Amino acid sequence: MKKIRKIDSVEMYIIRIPLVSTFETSFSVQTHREALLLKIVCDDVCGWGECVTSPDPYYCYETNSTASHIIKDFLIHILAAMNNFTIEEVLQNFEQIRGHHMAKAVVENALLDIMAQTYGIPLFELIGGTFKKVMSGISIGIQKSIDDLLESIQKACDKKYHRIKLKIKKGKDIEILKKVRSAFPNIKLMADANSDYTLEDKHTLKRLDEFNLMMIEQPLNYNDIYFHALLQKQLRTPICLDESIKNLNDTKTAAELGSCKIINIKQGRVGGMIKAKEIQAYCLKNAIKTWSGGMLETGIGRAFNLHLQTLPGFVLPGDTSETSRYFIEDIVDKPVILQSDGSIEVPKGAGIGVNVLPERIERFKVFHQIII
Ligand code: OSB
Ligand code: MG
Repeated sequence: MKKIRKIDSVEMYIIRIPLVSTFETSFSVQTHREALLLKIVCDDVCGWGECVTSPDPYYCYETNSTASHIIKDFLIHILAAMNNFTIEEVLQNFEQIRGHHMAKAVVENALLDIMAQTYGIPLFELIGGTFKKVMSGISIGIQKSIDDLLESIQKACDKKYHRIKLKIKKGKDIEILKKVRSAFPNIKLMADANSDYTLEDKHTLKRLDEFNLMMIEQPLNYNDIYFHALLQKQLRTPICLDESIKNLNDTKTAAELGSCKIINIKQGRVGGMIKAKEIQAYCLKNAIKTWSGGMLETGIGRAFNLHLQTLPGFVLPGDTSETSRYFIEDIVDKPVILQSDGSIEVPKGAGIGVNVLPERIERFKVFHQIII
């Protein structure tokens, strides 16, 4: 890959956009997407990244505030001191900081956007992907009533989403899945527990096998890899890990122990596109299926997720839905739209291939700082 001469400026924004509907999981109820954005300029080329953190530490320990701290007080210092460097060298220097993958990912993402624009190619080409239509998937939050849930599923089916994920939690699981399955016997269905269970709930978890689910995502503790292996031995339903997998080492541990058959790769959670690609390559060799998750990203983060899915090995539909599933007005053009077969086209322009709209950023911003 080419070298970057030096970075000229870095700006941070926090924007707050209302969601079209409340998004409820076992760990929180979200009404807005509050996103930390980074804009890096280098030789008049402007790259954008979106941090996948949220204001609260309920999904993981990172928040917009911790990411802001790590970016401003550490990552940008490292970056500003580098001359004629590759993005791999940046990541190498970031290793000194333990954890904080989401903060690292947003810096890496903005640099990749710059790099792809410098070459005049779309990001997927830069990371070694091949253009293809990407499969879609929708994540449906916990609903107020079963009727609301069935209606949401019907709408998703009408749109031709390739698979439907339902958020579940203790007490809002078996009975609900039973009703969903009898109303929709043939849809590709999965459930995401966001760590709400323990092995003591084994009896409930084993009943998931009745519903022909593609997988159960992150049933146990957000940090656990070992107990998931014990659980997987007792379930026919494949376990998919999300929260527990923060890097390649976690991936190898899970593969060795047999903790899961599938991994939800969120590039932001694992430290960016390059780390995601490494994890993906390892999974491909070790018979672990992968798909690309999401964190209610705006059009910036959504574009990175789309480019990622052009890599071989993303064999399952991810959590990439239409822009309108979350936002009335997004901060980029063009919005993500499902094709008539439910697939999504990856942007073909240089870099991430979407236009960041300054007027929208201005309107939704709650914080702005010029870092350098
Ligand atoms: O667990 O995958 C998750 C959203 C926020 C935090 C965690 C998760 C999710 C989703 C929605 O399931 C994914 C998306 O549509 O972006
Ligand atoms: Mg999940």
